[in-house]
Amino acid sequence: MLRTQVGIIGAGPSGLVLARMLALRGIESVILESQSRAHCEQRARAGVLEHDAANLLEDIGVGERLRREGLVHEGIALRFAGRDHRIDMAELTGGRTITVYGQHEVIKDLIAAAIDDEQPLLFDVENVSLHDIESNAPSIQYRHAGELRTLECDVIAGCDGFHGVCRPSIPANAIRSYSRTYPFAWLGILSASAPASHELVYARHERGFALQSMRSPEITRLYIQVPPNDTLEHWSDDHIWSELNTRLAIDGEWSLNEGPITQRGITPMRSFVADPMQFGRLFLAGDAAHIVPPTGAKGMNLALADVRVLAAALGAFYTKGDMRPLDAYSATCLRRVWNVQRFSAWMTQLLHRVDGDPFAARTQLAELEYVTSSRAASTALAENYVGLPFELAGVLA
Ligand code: FAS
Ligand code: PHB
Repeated sequence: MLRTQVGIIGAGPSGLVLARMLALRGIESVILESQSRAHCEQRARAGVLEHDAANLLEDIGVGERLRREGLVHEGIALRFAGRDHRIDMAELTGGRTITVYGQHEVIKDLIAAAIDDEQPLLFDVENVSLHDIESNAPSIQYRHAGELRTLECDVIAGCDGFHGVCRPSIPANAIRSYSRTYPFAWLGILSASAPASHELVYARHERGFALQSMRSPEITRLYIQVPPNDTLEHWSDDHIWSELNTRLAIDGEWSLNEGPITQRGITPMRSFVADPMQFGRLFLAGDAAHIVPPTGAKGMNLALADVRVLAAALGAFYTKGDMRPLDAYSATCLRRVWNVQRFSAWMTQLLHRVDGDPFAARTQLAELEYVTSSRAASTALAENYVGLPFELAGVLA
């Protein structure tokens, strides 16, 4: 029988950052992760950190490599009708920026720090199940190294992603789900070639959306809109490159640097929110509670915003015995969650092709013209893209 204060399920960005923020407050936790360390450190996912998210990682002492290797960007480009339109986010938001740094790099830094600090972190756990989450003494059963074990705790943090066991542990009549599925997906690749643009390029093209991002000056990250049930078998390297070159083409000198494709995958596009994000002593954070389409680059950032609220609320609980911040956890997080859902859905409808609706296609172009020519409209995009300050969402100090 193991005992701790906070049982954390999942070693993704939310679980690892939560454990570290709790440790900095002298609160114990144990992290249970079903995958291996190697798998967690290689999983190619997000790549953009909001202004406050990058500062948060630095504040909790895992920002050294991020600051050294992360690429700070002050702007993004919206590309349509054969032309680029740069949104100078730093100028429009009083100097706030994004940092391009792979999610798996963030995970590597967090796991290394956790091991340095002897943070209890178990990989390769199986058959995780939650018990007595409505009591003040919940527990987690799991199998590790062939043995069935129990972790007793005061609180469980469900940081196990969309397909985890935590959210389904909440009785169906105690939780409401909101969702939207988009009629397309993203085919994403990593290419061992230098990014052709030093900032992100979001392209709206009549053949569909495309995005040029990056992981380093030598590695480009690229995405194209594909049909929702498409598979990789349909996409040869030549087909991928020709489609990217077509959709990212502009008048004048610009071409992609093609290189060996080192990773590829297709990601479905959906929006999802579970409300409330807590039940009894179980608190959901990150993808366990909400999913956003990646067009706004918000997935990882929203996970960090959640656990920042949860860590502060657990701090008030353990230091002052004050339950109010914990009771308000879900309501506090959902304010930011719904704004980010709104922004991510808006970016998605602004930039993706919708078949069979020529009126929508024309209003899309008109909206892009407006967003890129109106200071007010481009400021709205910029301040949401770099991330609204954590404080604005009524986050506890
Ligand atoms: P995570 O899913 O990262 O972590 C959950 C952890 O829990 C995992 O390590 C999992 O193995 C573990 N787990 C699951 N079930 C468990 C169980 N029963 N027991 C123990 N552990 C369990 N966002 C972007 O902004 N840009 C992108 O390009 C982008 N690409 C993405 C591609 C994919 C395929 C996915 C799924 C997401 C992508 N996202 C992207 C969103 C992504 O960044 C998530 O928002 C982010 O990983 C959320 O972090 P967590 O909530 O910590 O969940
Ligand atoms: C990425 O770099 O992986 C990335 C960037 C911007 C997005 C989504 C993904 O909107």
